[in-house]
Amino acid sequence: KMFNVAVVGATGAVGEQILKLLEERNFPINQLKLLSSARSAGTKITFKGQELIVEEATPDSFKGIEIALFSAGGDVSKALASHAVAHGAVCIDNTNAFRMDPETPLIVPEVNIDKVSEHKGIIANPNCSTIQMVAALKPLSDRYGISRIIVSTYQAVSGAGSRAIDEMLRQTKEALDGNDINPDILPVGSLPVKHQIAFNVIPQIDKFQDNGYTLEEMKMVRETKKIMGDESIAVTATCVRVPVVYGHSESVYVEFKNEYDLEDVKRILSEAPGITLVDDPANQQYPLATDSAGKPDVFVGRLRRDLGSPLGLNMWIVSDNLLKGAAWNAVQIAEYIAIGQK
Ligand code: 11C
Repeated sequence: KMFNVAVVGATGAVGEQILKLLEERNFPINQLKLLSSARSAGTKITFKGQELIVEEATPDSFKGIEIALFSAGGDVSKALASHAVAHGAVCIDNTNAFRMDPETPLIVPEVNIDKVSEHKGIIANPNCSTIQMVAALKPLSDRYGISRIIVSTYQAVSGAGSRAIDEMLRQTKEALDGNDINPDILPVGSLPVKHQIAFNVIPQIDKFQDNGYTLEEMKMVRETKKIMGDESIAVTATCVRVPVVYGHSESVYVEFKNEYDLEDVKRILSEAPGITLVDDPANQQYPLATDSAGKPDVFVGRLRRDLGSPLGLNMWIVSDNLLKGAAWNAVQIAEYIAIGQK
């Protein structure tokens, strides 16, 4: 069967990767509709050698659409996903709009693809920093059980969109040229205070919540529990923006419920789907953001037992935030719906 597919946010950093994957993987498309905000409507995009014109997304855009991939921001998803569903489409939503809605499954195929069938029209794609962490932890959780996770992230600017990439490159040049730097977008476009990202590290991703954590940090806490299907896991996160273009890196401390064997952990990870183990300290081999860029896998290394708790394990988890963290996870879900593959 071939499907009528809509990509909402087709001109964005994630939308661009979704289209690349749909093309590369020869997704069974009958008709492809490219949608965006009014600002980007009219943009021309070539798909499989054919030039398509991006249209403004409206409630009527979804007539006849069977699969809709949304990555145009939470407000667009909130405004339009219900219309797509009313027209009979299954929506795969990359935004934060529906992730914690109890009616909406939050899916990482390697972890909980069995929950897809519970959808009522919308399937949520988790936040990038959560996806790569749970993909790596799931096989270990199955074997040993997890009681606690402490994560610190080192997140690439592409997570904040293509304008944030431009901003970091511009600031880097300004700094090297000895010119003044005028931050414009990071840490949060809609907030008044901006900080330099070039040659800097910013301990704020998204807005602060009343509890002192940022929204990005709270996404990691809530989404991890929902995807792992275990509200009892204690999760705490510190999310940090670093001057890297592609690839989020994470220092993850995990405490297991049961005693573990480090060699067993390595074997489990090396056999896990979607995971590449890169852990050879003697040869200085460990996951790097630059190596992860453009690749679908989650890379794991620096595995070492905590010196204070025998149940504790430290690990370094890296993945391309636009691929497994967004576009690839969404296309995996779309493939599962379309052709029943993981
Ligand atoms: C970032 N994680 O790196 C964010 C981007 O909820 O899908 C993804 C936001 C989201 O800035």
